[in-house]
Amino acid sequence: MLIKRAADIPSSEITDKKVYLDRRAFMRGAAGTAAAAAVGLLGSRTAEAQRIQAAPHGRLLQNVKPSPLSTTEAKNSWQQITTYNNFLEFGPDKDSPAQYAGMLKPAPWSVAVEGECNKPAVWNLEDILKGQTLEERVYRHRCVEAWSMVIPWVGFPLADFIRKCEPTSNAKFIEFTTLNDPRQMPGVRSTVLRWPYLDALRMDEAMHPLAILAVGLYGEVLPNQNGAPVRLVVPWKYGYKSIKSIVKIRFLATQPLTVWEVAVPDEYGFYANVNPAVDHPRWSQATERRLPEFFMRKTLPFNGYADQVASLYTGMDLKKNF
Ligand SMILES: Nc1nc2c(c(=O)[nH]1)N[C@H]1C(S)=C(S)[C@@H](COP(=O)(O)O)O[C@H]1N2
Ligand SMILES: [Mo]
Repeated sequence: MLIKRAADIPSSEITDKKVYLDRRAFMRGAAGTAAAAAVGLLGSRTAEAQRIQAAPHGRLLQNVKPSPLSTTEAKNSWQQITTYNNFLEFGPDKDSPAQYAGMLKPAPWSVAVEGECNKPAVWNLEDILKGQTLEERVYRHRCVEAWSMVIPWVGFPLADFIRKCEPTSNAKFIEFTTLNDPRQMPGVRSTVLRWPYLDALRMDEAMHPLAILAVGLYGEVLPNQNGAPVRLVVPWKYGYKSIKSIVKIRFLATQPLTVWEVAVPDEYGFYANVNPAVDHPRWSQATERRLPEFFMRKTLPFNGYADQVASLYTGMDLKKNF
């Protein structure tokens, strides 16, 4: 369940029961933090204590299970993950999102489901999360700009949500759309992209267990600059496929044009699979900088997830389908 600070909830939308539940949840989170701090003083090295110490904001998510699909590589820090972002709705620079994403109001939040499915609906995010087990997924993140990080997301399989929507046999693609509100997102006044930000996956890619919807980071509620309150994470693809702050999901019979295909079709393809053998027209993709390191390291096919996902692309020319 999502924990909100009391200050995050406008009094206009509060019912008595909700105030009570939120306050109880908040206090549980606060107690957990205090206990972890005490354990930390005793020098405990447990993963739980480290996780809670790393999450300084008291907005802990409850009952997050570790996932066997996580990498054991060293994680980037909260500070790194939340201050070096691409989120063009908040401006063009890596530090623009951290600076301006406070303008986004991530609750209440709804996601409209449309298109080729038996259960079109407008969902409240809280209802999407009801009864849904949350997992920590520590994933490598590889940006198309040749930098990478290791990020401990909290989320759940996208497939779990897709099943609830009951896509029809006509559904071959799933399209995601980001909020497009100039009052909350100063960057959408620029013409760098055709807003709203929009991206899509083939249905079999979307159903793959590695594809998740993320609602948290380091055990906490997702910071706005990372795509609050709900964003996609597809770890074998360049970061631009992992669309943030999703307000609409459509099931489609035909392949849609993504926001990056519209903007720069020869540079950013539909598939965007991490591929060291296919250079970007303006730079090599063979190596990457794992921030904040200085030296470059080799980029792995499918960002190191080839064993799990390469079979999705059997028989495809990945130089053409970049
Ligand atoms: N709506 C939206 N989603 C987006 C972007 C964006 O500009 N707008 N940038 C993408 C790019 S290029 C990357 S690398 C990742 C960055 O995610 P992070 O800031 O959580 O690391 O978000 C992706 N999702
Ligand atoms: Mo990116």
